[in-house]
Amino acid sequence: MLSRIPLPHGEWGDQIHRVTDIEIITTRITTDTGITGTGFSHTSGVGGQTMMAMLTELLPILDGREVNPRGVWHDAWRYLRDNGPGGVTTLALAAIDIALWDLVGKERGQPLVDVIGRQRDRVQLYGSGINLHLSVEEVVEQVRCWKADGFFAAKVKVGKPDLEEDVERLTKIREAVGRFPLMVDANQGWSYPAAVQAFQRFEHLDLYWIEEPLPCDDVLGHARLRARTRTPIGLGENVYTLNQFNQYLASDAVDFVQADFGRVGGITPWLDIAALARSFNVPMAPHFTLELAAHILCATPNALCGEMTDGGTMTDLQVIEPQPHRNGFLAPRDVPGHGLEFNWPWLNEHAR
Ligand code: SMN
Ligand code: MG
Repeated sequence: MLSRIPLPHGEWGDQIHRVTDIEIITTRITTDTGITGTGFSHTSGVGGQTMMAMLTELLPILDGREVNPRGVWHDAWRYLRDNGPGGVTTLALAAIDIALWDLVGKERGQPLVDVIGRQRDRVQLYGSGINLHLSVEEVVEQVRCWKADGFFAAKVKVGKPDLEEDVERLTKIREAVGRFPLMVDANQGWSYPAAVQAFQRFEHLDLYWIEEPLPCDDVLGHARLRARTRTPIGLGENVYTLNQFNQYLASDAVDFVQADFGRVGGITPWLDIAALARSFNVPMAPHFTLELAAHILCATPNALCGEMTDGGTMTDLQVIEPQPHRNGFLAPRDVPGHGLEFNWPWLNEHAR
């Protein structure tokens, strides 16, 4: 089912997005023994119908299969491959893969974190705002609240037409919160020279990372940029395949890997990407879908944190029964499967 959920706190703005609704694509897979697993994928408002069509194309691959996420994932990926190794193909595949992992947990009577291998009981979170359209006073207030609520760090948007306005905004935030870790997100909006200049102008602010300074497929650009600056780079929310992540890591172009469970194709490829990053000693800080991310991060040795997107968590969107974070941490629910309980009446009400 495709549901279009309006953002509860109004629209989001960054260098490339003006988001008013999140599309949630949900799947339910039932076994012949009567157990149902649920999966999902997401968009920032565009592409949901295309994903639904892609999912219909995948049905023949699923019929009569064992509950075997890895086996199904690779067969389905080969089946779709000529449509592109990442993008709509993997976004659609995620909805199936997540449902299958949910089924594995339910069949074994174990939370997914224990199926994969528990590393910790809860994961730390950072507060994240899609807030370029907000006034500096509003952003300062947001960051102040996250610090007070116990989040370990905060992320804000940059990319004002005048770089000096970004510097002024960040300086005011820095003054308000002191040495609290602060990240910024440029959402692929800068040219190479603009990024070089921004990294230089932000250097004294001691940022934890600068995110997506350049277009998401520009591996060499990020490598060049990283070689001439001191601030770490975070990226990966728009990187789709294991091999693309390998290129970023092997080119020394990324410090924090932010693979998104929907875009990479679900839990199966995400775990491979996390292991790949671990081989480079690089931490995982996945993008968005906080509640699922937190479950998997508790089973990931090189987990850094989950992203609490302000007004955009699955709890905020009422897509699932609330999974409240506490003091800046989130723990997986102690129930079989991934523990996300979808709010079907709400999803039905917003169905397209
Ligand atoms: C983002 C998240 C969700 C929609 C648009 C943009 C963002 C982030 O880049 O990192 O949170
Ligand atoms: Mg981002």
